[in-house]
Formats: sequence, C-alpha cells, structure tokens
Amino acid sequence: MVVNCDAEVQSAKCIEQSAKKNAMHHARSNSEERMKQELEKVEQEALEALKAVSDLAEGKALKTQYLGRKGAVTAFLRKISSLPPEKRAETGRLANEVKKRLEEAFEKTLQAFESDQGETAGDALDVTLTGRPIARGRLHPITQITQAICEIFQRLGFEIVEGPDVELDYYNFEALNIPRDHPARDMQDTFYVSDNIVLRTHTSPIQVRVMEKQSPPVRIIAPGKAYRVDSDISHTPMFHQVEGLMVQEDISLGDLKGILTTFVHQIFDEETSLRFRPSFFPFTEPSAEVDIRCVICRGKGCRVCSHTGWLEVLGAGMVHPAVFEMVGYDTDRYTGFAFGMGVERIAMLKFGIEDIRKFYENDLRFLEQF
Ligand code: 2U9
Repeated sequence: MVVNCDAEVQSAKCIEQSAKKNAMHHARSNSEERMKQELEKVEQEALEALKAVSDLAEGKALKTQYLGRKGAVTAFLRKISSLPPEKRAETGRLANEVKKRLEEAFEKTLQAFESDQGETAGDALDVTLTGRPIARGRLHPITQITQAICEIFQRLGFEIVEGPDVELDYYNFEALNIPRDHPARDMQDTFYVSDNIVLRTHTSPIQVRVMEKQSPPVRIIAPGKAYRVDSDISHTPMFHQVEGLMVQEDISLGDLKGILTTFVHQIFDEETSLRFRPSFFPFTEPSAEVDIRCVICRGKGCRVCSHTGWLEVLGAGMVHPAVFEMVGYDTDRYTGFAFGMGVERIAMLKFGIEDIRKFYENDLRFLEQF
C-alpha cells in the first residue's frame, strides 16, 4: 500500500495511518477468506450429513437445518452484507453456488426416498380386496331397435342411407306429392326453420334424394330422427323412423307383403300374423296400414291393443306415380313400394313400455334395463 507523505513531520502519522490501513486491509482479506472457508465447511458438513440420512423425514429436517429460513446457508448469505462492498459480489456468488449445489443434492436424495415410499405403499396393497365395478355404458334402447330393424333389411339386400334432419320444404313435402294445403304443412304440425326450410317430418326426403341421383334398381332403408309438433303418452316432438323403398321393373304389392311379413316375423316372431288395411298417404297409391296380432295378448284383447287384438305398426304402399315423375323415373317402366314405421312404437311393444316419454328422460334406472 502506498501512502503519499510529503512532509517529514507528517511521516510518523503517515506510517501510523498506513499501518492502520494495511491492518484493516488484512483484517478484511482475512474475514473474506474466513467466510469462504466457513462456506466450504458448511457445504462439506451438509453433504456428509446428507449421506448419513436414512429416511425422508430425516432428510427433510436436515434440509431445513441448512437451507431453511433459519438454516446455516441462509444465515451465511445474510452475513455477506457485513463484507466491504467490493467483496460482497464475489462472496455472494460463491455462496449462491453452494446453495444451488446443496439444493440439488437434497432434491436428489429426497426424491429417492419419496419414490421408495411409493413402492412401499404399493407393496402394502391388499390384492384380495374386491375391485370397484367399472361403470359400463350401453346403447340407448331406441338405437338398439333401430339397429335390429336395419340388420333385418340389410339381410334382405337393402342398403342403409342417411340424410339431413334440417330439410328443404321441397324434399320434405313437394317432391312427396304433399299438396300446399295439406294439414301436415301447417305450423301447428311442422317445425319451420324458415319459409322453405323445415325439420323433416319423416325420413322420406332421404329416399327422394337417392332417387334424384340414382336410377333403378333402388333398394334402400332410411333410418333417422323425425320431428313433429306433437307431445303426449305416445308422441314426442322428436322421434325415430325407419323407412324403406324398393324400385325396379315389376315390383308388386305381393313383394311388399312378402318383405314386411318377413320383417315382422324376424323382429317379433314367426307366430305373429299381419293384416293390411286400406289407407291413404299422398305419396303411395294404393296405401295400407299394417297391423300385427297383439304381441301382448296374442289377439284375445287387452289394454295395449284397445281390446281389438291388433296393433298398428307400419304404413306402406306402392309409390305414387307423381313421386316418380318428380325425380324423373319412367312410370311406364318402373314400379316400387315404400313403407315406414316409428321405432319408438316397435321398441315399446318389444320391451313392454307404456309411455314413450320414458325414452327421453335420461333416467339411468330406466335405461339400464335394456
Ligand atoms: C318415398 C315414397 C314413399 C313411406 C311411407 C308410411 C307409409 C307411413 C308412418 C309410420 C308411422 C310414419 O312414423 S310414422 O308415423 N309411415 O305410414 N311411410 S309409406 O313412403 C314413401 C317414402 C319415400 C320417396
């Protein structure tokens, strides 16, 4: 250290001052050195102690002892403020390095104990306990019956086709020979989306769309949702239909009766007889309503068949020539039959359900039975 002394008289004082400064410098250097040594010692001690730890609790306690709020390393970091400003940064950096190394070492050891503990808990599992039942879903009864119906017709050579629920007035009414003044077109019966767009009131528009694109032979099944403004014990505003259409040369009412008889025998049983009653639909001529012998009382008469012994399950007929003309089919060459059924009605008879609204209450106690 150089001390500037220009006068002799001052030299004693100078020397004294210089000595003081040197001593202070040494003292400071020493204290810095001591702190570094202390730091090293803390680190070594901590690492040694960590090696001797035998469980998680002990490890955690040791971590607090060194790295906690009142721990050795934290205390050390606080002491740095007593160092001369120019030494603080260096010592601080070293202390933080030690802190980081110790944190890593503790983390590694504690994690090892933690995963050991997991394994111990795993070993303690009582494998003789009965398992928790896994909740299993199932197909909605309407979906089950829709599929059963479709499978029967698929085996008879029909193809499944779907179409939009939101339909043009043209496909839902116009192309099906349903006149402008027909009650089905009334706001009271049909859900209108706009002037010429409706929620389809039957799945028949699907068949029109197919015929527009494809020439005969046509043998299709159109399952899906239909919508009508109606709600009581046997009607819901949304319900399901399966309709069918077969068009080719020489299709007769006999073919229709044969196909529907086979269908009824397969969906109910071989003993179930059918009867065809004359009826009227704008899109078929002649038209029929198809009844089956009551599947509940077998014809004796009961509440379900209103003591008639018969249940109405299908509507059907020979496709009206006006419908064929709308899609450009040659009415001299082709004939065809069409039929339709409500899926809910079939499901209610098969499962013995009296109120159609049960299907749409989402009550698992009801749905789980099917
Ligand atoms: C085209 C031509 C004709 C489909 C048919 C019925 C008779 C019928 C009802 C049964 C119960 C509807 O769900 S329900 O209310 N259906 O009575 N449906 S003939 O006739 C068609 C379909 C498409 C191109």
